[in-house]
Amino acid sequence: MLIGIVGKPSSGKSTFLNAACLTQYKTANYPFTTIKPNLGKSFVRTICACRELNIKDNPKNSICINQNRFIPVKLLDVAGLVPDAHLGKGMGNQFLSDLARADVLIHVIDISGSLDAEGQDIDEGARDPLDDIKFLEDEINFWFKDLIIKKDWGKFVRKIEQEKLSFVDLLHERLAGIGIQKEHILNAMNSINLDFEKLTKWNDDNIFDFARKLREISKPIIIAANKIDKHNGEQMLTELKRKYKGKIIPCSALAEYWLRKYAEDRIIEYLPGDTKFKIIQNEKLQKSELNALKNIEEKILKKYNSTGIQDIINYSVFNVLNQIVVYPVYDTNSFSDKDGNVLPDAHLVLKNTKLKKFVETKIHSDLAKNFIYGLDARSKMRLGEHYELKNNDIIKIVSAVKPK
Ligand SMILES: Nc1nc2c(ncn2[C@@H]2O[C@H](COP(=O)(O)OP(=O)(O)OP(=O)(O)O)[C@@H](O)[C@H]2O)c(=O)[nH]1
Ligand SMILES: [Mg+2]
Repeated sequence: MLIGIVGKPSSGKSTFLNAACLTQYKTANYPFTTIKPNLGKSFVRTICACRELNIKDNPKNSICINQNRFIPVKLLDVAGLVPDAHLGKGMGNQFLSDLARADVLIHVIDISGSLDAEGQDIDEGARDPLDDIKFLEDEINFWFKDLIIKKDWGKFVRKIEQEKLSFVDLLHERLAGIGIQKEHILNAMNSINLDFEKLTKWNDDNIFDFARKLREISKPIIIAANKIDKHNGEQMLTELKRKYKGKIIPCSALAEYWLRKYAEDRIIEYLPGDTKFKIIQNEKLQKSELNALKNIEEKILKKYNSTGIQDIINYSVFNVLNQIVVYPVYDTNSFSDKDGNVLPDAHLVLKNTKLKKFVETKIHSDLAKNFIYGLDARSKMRLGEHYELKNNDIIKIVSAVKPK
């Protein structure tokens, strides 16, 4: 799973990545600080099954802190995007292909409205963040449209009609490079009123509408209203929420970055996504740092309940990508693997995935081939290959032979 971070220059994309992944990529208050994409490992946070079972676990593929399970996800921060990037403006379209593999996009906007369309400083509030939302969506939709059309749309659709070929299969082939699944195409076709029997009759608007729908389904965008710490942040957020009905999550990437940094140095106690922090080494903090922390507490945590960064990652994975957490185990009494590690792995998987498919893709293909049945570790009930996985399932797989 890959989460792409997009937005105009200087909106705070690299700061977001650094905050979410504790990386040290360069950030600066001038446009196009980032040119080559930056990759980082972050985590979704969920309440660990060890809490309900009241057991001590030994995680392997993830981390458990205070009964919170942190499961890794990849984040990619790319160069800033400016209006008309699809026509070659700014850094052009190169970075869009960097995003080809992203499953969901976090659009980092400057909620304080202090940057123009190209990311240059302007007076606070002078830019309407809604304009950023619109232009960025347009750019990504144009990118999709260009990929769908390539240069031979006319020839492409005539061939499909004359030879009665499958539009879904051929479009899927055409778009395979950007991670589009057949299901995405089918969903887009079902949710738009266009005649797929008469592709040769489509005009430019029809193609764009279809591209937009396919983009919405295959690369959904969540708005991260960043720099909420700025003094006009709250008011700008209220105004934006009045005008824009999509999901907006307020955040301060800078605040999260500092909280994680102090926590890493054991100066404060703080876990990503916490609603508060505790200072444990007061003597290591300068007065200005204490003030900054107080500001984070008063103006961000108390007001918004968190810095927003963890919420955005969780929302992307759990709500938008519909992932659930499943724990495979070997021993259904101790909830452990063969070596006695309790709840060793927590896997992210699409809600309602069938048990056998889960085994095949997340555990071992041999185990799937020789699958006999599964066992619900809590109830000890048998589960067939078509059992649809639910969040927090703890499952043992029984197979005919042991995988090598
Ligand atoms: N006040 C405040 N400033 C922030 C926040 N996040 C980022 N910044 C500042 O915004 C400026 C730009 O941040 P970057 O992370 O470099 O922005 P970017 O989107 O990666 O920019 P490009 O790589 O040039 O596209 C830096 O000066 C950051 O310190 C935030 O939450 N609050
Ligand atoms: Mg950057």
